[in-house]
Amino acid sequence: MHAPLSAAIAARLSRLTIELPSWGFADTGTRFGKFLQDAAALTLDDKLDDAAEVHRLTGACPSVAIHVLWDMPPGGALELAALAHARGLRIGSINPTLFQDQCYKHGSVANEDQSVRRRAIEHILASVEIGRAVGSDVLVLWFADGTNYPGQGSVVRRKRWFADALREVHTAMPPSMRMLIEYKPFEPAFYHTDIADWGMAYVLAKAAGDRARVLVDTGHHLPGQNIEQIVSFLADEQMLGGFHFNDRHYADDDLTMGSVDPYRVFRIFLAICEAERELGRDMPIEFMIDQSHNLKPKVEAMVQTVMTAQEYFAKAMLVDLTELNAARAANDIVAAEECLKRAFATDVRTALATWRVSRGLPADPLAAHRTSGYVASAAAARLPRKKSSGGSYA
Ligand code: PSV
Ligand code: MN
Repeated sequence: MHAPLSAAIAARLSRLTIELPSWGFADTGTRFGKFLQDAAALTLDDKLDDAAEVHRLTGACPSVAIHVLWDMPPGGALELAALAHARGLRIGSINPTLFQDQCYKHGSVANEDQSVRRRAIEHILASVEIGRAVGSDVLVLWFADGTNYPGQGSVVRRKRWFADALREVHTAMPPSMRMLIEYKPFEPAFYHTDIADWGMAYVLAKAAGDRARVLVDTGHHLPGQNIEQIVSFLADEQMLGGFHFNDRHYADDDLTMGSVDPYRVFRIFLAICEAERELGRDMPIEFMIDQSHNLKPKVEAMVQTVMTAQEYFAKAMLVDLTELNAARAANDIVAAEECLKRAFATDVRTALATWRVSRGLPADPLAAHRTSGYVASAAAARLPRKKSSGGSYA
């Protein structure tokens, strides 16, 4: 497509903001080990620097999600907000960290031990206060709670503990805050996860209160799941809270969005476009990335992700919904499918480059990043700190 984007598509794309995960810039690995990168972030400052670089290149990422126990500076929430603001960013979703402390070995809010359940709830309530202090209206809840063996826990009792905990947290949230509840079928638990799918997240969100919604992490589905159907269904129920974008081949692989199945990204965005067409305005949902790249350079992978999101959102907006609905009404399956395939096959990259330049951004953010020298200078600044902080870095 060498014609420029239509004004409507350009305007909607300009409003498509995508939140970056602080944890996506640090070294990560698998349970078999971690391969370190010279330029990977060590500190909160490094992570925010990297996020600011992605925003500078794409103009689309003004906010950063934080994980409470990983990202809190000594000066607390106010310092956190100030560090973000100093870089032209803001703190986005607040993610309590309810899975790494030893006390959570047998779960957090679904732990058999009442004192652990209390501790978990207090941590979430503290996270709500952090959100209030930094001006964030989004609380994202992911729980690792589950069991590894049949018979290990009472599904019903645990469900009730969840409902009680979420209701208590919801009551404590400021009126502007939304609670987004994530689901995941397995990992780290291998037999049952307490919030295993969108239906369970939906029920618990309804039980929590009117500002609770479901968060769709695209990596949190069993193979073959029709994610776009879930998206349309939740959107129609006004229960879609937002996304954690990533891609996967086998499990929760945290691969780059669209790297394995770009047509799925397109179909998910089409579900959003259809919902927005009916609503007559942008969906009030959060678009967030949840990826931690073990092998790819971190900033580069994030820039690639944002460009991918823009590309497939633009393609989805090219679907002629009037024509599509006419084909559906006529039971013309081939014509309906062709509406999707035509839009998906349209190359929008030149049009996107022109649109970026019109916004004062690099035509090709990935190329701009590669020639900027950012990675080399980040490595030069961080490598000595890495060497002195951890003997294992070589
Ligand atoms: C869990 O797999 C998850 O998707 C949750 O969103 C966490 O917050 C994130 O990954 C980081 O570990
Ligand atoms: Mn997630």
